[in-house]
Amino acid sequence: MAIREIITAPDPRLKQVSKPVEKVDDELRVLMDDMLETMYAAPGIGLAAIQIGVPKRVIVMDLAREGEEPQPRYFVNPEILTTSEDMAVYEEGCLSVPDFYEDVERPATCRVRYLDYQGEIREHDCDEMLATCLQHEMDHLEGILFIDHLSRTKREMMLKKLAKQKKFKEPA
Ligand code: GNR
Ligand code: NI
Repeated sequence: MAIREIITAPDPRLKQVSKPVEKVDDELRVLMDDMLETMYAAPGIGLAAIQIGVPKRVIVMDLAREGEEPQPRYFVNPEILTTSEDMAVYEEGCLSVPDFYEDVERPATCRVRYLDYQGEIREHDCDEMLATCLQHEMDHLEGILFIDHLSRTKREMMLKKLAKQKKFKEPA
């Protein structure tokens, strides 16, 4: 397994729409293993493949709390089948938008269909943090960041600060 570099905004690669996976094979499982290791090291609770520069429809997640048994989850080609009308607000963060946290409102529950680590088709009802995190990750597959759900003023302010931080970290 390997830890890969996480891309941060404003990077045009994060705006790509990721492509469906054709086959869940050993090569894809290497990618999923690397994503999980990268996510744990960050640390984060979810990661979409595009965040390490791979435009494939793959998500990994682990919502276990500190001290609990790890609960790695893998979603390949996930599709949201239904969402609830009732909404929930969570304070979100993103490994690709470091150091910013804001409330985002999303459907409180959703049903997802996906392929698992073995390539088996599955369906799952998601609520609470799982529903929020899954929708956050699904957005990444469409090139959308949580800051795209905020006001334009707030988003532009954050992007400006992120660009400035980048210049400081990676002088040309
Ligand atoms: O680690 C993460 N925490 C988080 C908190 C609230 C809502 C969504 C998330 S996902 C984020 C990791 C990440 O950027 N995934 O794309
Ligand atoms: Ni994110």
